[in-house]
Amino acid sequence: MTGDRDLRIAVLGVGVMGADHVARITSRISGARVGVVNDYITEKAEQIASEIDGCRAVADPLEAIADPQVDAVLLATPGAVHENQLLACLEHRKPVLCEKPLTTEVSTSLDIVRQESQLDRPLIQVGFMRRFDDEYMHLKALLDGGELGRPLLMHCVHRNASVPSYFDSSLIVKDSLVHEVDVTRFLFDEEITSVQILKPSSNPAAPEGVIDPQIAVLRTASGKHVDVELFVTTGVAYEVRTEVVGEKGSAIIGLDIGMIRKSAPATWGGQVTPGFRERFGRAYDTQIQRWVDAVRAGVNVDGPTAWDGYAAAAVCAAGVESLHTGLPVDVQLAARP
Ligand code: ISE
Repeated sequence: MTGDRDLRIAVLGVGVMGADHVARITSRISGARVGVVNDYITEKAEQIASEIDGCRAVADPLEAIADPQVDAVLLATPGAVHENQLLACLEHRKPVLCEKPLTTEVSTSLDIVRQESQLDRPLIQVGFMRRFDDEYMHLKALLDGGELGRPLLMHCVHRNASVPSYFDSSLIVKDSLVHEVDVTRFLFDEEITSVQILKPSSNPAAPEGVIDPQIAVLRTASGKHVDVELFVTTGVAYEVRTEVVGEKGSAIIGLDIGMIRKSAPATWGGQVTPGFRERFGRAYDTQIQRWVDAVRAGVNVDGPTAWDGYAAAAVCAAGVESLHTGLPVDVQLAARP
């Protein structure tokens, strides 16, 4: 707990997402400030630090975590280094908001869950930001209120105009589908038991060897069906739609219905959100504000937990296996500590 003073956050990794978080904490979040930034490109961290009052660049991420002037950590580093950095946060008892993935392997994610469960209170929150989006929260409230009856099906669309050049077929599962995996577990409050990835003909514009689009078919413990169209090289814009079909009706979110304009010659239409930072900008703000408030209140977590990060990793591992075999693959989930 920080009492009346601002929470001093170390942001590790100031690439696109990390720099975005630094800007939001500095300008829109109350009760917190960025005290330390770190990046493997040290000049980038130094540049960002020089623009913020009272902020320092620290070259070693583990030193930044251990720093007594740091109350909490925001991890926006590449997934491959999360394991070490999360272990350091646990060792130094620093609350941490970790961008997905929790870690890159299911076994190391489970290890993190187990290590955290030895402590007297949780420290890790995972950055599945869709849970903080107004439309998803509305849909969740509708389902919990029972107005649609028991949900039976969910149809999702997840399209990106483009993705970074290092994206391969399995990253479409682990980096993109992972959001629908978390949304399914969040909306339905149950585990996913099997995953199958179908491979329609690939988009000629996708890089050589990358399977895009993909169709993921998820089945939940109670038998609900979820299908997800993943298409990350559309060249169009960002489209994330989710439709739940229940016994008494259906509900859809993500239609991008802002202003509809008519213009000559005989054109009708509006705008599609360009990318995930614009589409989920307010959700990121809400996520970070609620995390800051939870850490200042001493509860540390108000959102997806390390277990949610582990469960998502386990589902995605089954998805990657199905990508290779084409068959449905059962999800292997350890007992929850
Ligand atoms: C990216 O990492 C995200 O998290 C976006 O929300 C998602 O749409 C995109 O496919 C991912 O690569």
